[in-house]
Amino acid sequence: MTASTDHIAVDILPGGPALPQERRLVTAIPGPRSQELLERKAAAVPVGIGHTVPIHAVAAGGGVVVDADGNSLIDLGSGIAVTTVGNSHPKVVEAVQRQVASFTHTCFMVSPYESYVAVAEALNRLTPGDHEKKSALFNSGAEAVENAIKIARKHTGRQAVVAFDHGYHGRTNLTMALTAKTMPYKHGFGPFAPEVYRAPLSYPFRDGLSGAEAAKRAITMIEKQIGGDQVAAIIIEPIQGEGGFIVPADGFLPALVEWCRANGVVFIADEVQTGFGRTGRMFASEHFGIVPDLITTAKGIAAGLPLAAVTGRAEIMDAAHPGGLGGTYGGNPIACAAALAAIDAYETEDLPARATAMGSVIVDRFTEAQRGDARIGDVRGLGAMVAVEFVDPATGEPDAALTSAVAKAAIAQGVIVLTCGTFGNVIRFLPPLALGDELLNEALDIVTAALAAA
Ligand code: PLZ
Repeated sequence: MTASTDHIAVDILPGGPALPQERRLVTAIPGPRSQELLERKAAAVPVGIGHTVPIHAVAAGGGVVVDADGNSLIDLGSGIAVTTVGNSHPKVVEAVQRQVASFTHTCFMVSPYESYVAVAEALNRLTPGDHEKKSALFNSGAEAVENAIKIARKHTGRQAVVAFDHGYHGRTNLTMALTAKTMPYKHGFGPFAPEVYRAPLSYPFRDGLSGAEAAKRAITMIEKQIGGDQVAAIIIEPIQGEGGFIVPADGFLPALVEWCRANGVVFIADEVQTGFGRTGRMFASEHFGIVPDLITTAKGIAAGLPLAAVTGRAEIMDAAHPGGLGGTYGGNPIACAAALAAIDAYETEDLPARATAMGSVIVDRFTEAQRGDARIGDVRGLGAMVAVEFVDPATGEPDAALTSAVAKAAIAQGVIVLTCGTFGNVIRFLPPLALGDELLNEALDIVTAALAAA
């Protein structure tokens, strides 16, 4: 298996929830086989494609990932909020197998098929608001965002787009322009798409403003620097994801929506990371009582198969002329089959409620830890989307070194944790909702012990 000509053979094993739901370390992380594969990766894949956990996966199921050396790691990241229903959920596996044996592709723009339409119907039903809606399907979150902007521009006949501090919307040219943080996402990759403006966010832990004050600050900037009648769309994540799981102050999002309505501006909620039960509601917008004009989704929609969507008011969605939207693979039948199975699981297995329950376990643990540890500046989140922001107790400045040390130590102990934040000082928890309480607590024991030791 190590000969250089033998690279077609790939280690994969059966996964799914039947995999023992346990943390099991049989080697150091990475073990010898993962080490070997990491060397192959380094030789074959550009350094621009990084990785957080130094292993190679061979199987995953429920809430664990098994690596090439037989280590079983507890997953608190869900592949960045994707395998929310649990890795290789039986319903998803069955639906995908049935579809792949029936047909793999026709191109929806050539010969349409029912599963695409059924996914659109489900999204139109599940997203906030009881107005008439339509949905278009794409392959990635960035592609959904690109299309939402295209649709908003066509609908309004305007060009300017407003994104926010700490926002993340993708890595394509337009979505890089929308994304706030330069390293690692934008640095040296310009020029960026024009007519993108950045407004200040509501970041209660750092700005101390009420929602109304923060909204006024953003709206004043938009009116004075761009002009309300020039703006096609405002795009914002209801909870900023990559930017640090920033939950805006009450009233911030409703004030922005109200301003959009008054000015003929399309309000786009980017729910790529927050969608599909993650925050304890099907969509995070529901927590804030807002009804977006357009919603972008991806990640959790299809439990790991590449699928994304733009859903919104029918009259806005229909602004693009016939043939104006599309793409070869958008709404691929295998991804649609996975999405229908995943949506069925969200609805019939009461997963949003599970997200709420898991979230309070995590928040309680860190709120408790915060009492004796001034390095924990803030514990925040909604449902199973929880963040801990680390600071230097003396200055309140972000502590990225501590954050990275804690994450690395947890990973070495067999717990997959991710970091985020503009300042790199946030550990984020995005566990699969299939992870049991016992394993969740074991993983949190390891993270809190790593923090105590750091
Ligand atoms: N919008 C809100 O969170 C993807 C990025 C990982 P794609 N977030 C994970 C990385 O470093 O590339 C994301 C998101 C929000 C859009 C996107 C983009 O989704 O499916 O990665 O294109």
